[in-house]
Amino acid sequence: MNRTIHISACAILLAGLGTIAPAQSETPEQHNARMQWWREARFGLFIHWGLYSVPAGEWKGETSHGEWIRETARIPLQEYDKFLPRFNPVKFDPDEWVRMAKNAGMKYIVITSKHHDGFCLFDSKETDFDVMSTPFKRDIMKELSEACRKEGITICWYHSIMDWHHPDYLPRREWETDRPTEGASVDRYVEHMKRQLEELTSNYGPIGVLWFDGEWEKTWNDARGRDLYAYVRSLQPGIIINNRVGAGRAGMEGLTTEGAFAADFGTPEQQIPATGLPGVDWETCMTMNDHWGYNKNDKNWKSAKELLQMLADIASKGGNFLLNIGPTAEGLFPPESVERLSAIGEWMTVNSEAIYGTQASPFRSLSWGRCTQKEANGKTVLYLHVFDWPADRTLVIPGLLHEPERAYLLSDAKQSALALSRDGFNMVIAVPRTPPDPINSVVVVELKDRASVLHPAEFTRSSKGDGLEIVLKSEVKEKEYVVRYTVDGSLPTVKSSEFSSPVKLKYPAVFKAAAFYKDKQFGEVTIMDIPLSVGKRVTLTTLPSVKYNAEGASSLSDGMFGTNEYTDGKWLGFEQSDLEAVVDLGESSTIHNVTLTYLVQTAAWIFGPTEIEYAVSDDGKTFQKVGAVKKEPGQWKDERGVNRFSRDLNRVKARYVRVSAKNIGVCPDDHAGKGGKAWLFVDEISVR
Ligand code: FHN
Repeated sequence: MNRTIHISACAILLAGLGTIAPAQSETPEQHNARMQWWREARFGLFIHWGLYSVPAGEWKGETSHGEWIRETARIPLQEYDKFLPRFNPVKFDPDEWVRMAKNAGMKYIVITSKHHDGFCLFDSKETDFDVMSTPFKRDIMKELSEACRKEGITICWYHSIMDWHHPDYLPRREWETDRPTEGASVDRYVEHMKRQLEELTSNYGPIGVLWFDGEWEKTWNDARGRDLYAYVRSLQPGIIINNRVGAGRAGMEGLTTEGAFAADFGTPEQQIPATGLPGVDWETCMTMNDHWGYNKNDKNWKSAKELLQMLADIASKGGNFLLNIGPTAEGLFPPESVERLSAIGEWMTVNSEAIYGTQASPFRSLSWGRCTQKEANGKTVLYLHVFDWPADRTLVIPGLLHEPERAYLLSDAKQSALALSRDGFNMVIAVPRTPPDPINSVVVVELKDRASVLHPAEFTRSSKGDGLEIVLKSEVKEKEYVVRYTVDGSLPTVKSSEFSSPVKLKYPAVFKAAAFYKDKQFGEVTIMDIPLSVGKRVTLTTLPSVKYNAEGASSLSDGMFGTNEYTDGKWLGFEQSDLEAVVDLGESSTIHNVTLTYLVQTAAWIFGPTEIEYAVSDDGKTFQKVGAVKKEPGQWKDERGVNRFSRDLNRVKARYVRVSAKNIGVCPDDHAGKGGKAWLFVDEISVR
């Protein structure tokens, strides 16, 4: 079981919320009107196409390149320009591309008008490094925009700020020592880029989105981003612009977290935020295999099932899905892409109502799938995306407070009513034995008012000096819903203290909380057993293996525990070496327990320590031993998985706690790895 630590988009979005701000002169109503088609669309096609499709990922025997091939293979400009006469996509059929996208249920297409290599797929007066200088001599953007318009698909441009070809763009590639920078002017480059953007927003009709990229180099900044945003909006006031127009989208999370950039939506890349926030606009862009540009050797394709469940997952969090295809140099979608578009289209033909125009789920999480919802005239329609169909034919909707008017299968044209019943806080729907769809079956639930859902209480916590501050993550606005908590280790009851954010606790503390609705507990009890050591500095005498070093020494005092999965990224692994760690509590404290967590997975040559010793000190130099244990190697046979060696102390006062654990050194004689290097895996040192 791998414990993945989700990047809470809530935290990122809240941090960034004030920075994905519409242009100053636009009212919220105007902003919403401008965003409406995009929010309703939910699903678009990304196309990365250009000269890099000619080498198709291969250069001098290396086959892992993509659209970055000029950089990753360090191809000099003159060499790369030789792809121009080889770019002749005679099989390009814009109507076929648009038909496949439309049939897949995609509502917009974002295509690379110019990627980082500087090559323009459109007829630009600004440069000869464009499609008109190839044997093809056709304005691809013109043909594609016209094909889109015929089919009611919105055409959008991806445009790279970074340009590896234009003489005025800086910085050069660090290996390009043959291209002088003298006389180069970024200001002049920006003027050139603006003239190209004027071409792209004047010659091809209304454009849906200007999807900027390549904004991360040191010559680009917030001020330039704001200026470019305003400039493009002046050319087409109704256009939508992503947050990469600014500088610093905070890496692949794609959501601006610093500074104050004008932008209309966030752009997580190759990932789906763990949670979304209704009303905050973001779009996940994702490849179908591992490359944006065509790579003829990349066969690592995501399945149609993965892509369809990603679509539902993203929509259930209030986001858009921009799914990428890298066409071949001949102008064809790779067959694997075509197959996936077709499979997605089959599902969308039946279920697109559960995607288009929907909002984020009212549920925090659903064990069997996802949920999207639409509100209209005070009524709510829930779309339950069931990935794991219940074998017992009872679909449980946790915490749904209001009685649905009816439920039915979206695939059932007759909308035959499904039987509804209530089990405590949960609504139960009786469903057929066979799911309508093997990947994602949609059950529709109609409510006569808004979807009011109970959430189990969830908290965020932060270290505050000698204590802890606990905040309730989200409120449930139901008058008979209350969160109650205790700090004495007892389980919360209806008589326990009512939680009101923030609750401040001093270390060590045991915090237990639960939600109650109409005086009945809803959801699990949250337990935070906060030792003195959480958040405190840990120093190691010997460093762990680079392969298993989690977040370094701080992993031993982060309050998070490794699992039985030794590769879960939470363990510190020592190959044939010992652990010696010192926890600095920051000040002399009364200590009544020390516990070390370690892992035994003998099949992976991971053994428990032969000796563990705890010692304390006030000055960090002279230590007094306060607890130890010695074990024979054979004793590990009865230990497997996560173990804890806990020692109660008679309330010694100390500032430093030293934990030593001895590696058995080599695998025992009766072990498959006899004589081989043994591993010692440790995690959390808890001091109370
Ligand atoms: O460097 C580009 C990459 O080639 C690709 O275009 C992706 C798509 O979002 N954007 C940049 C990497 O973040």
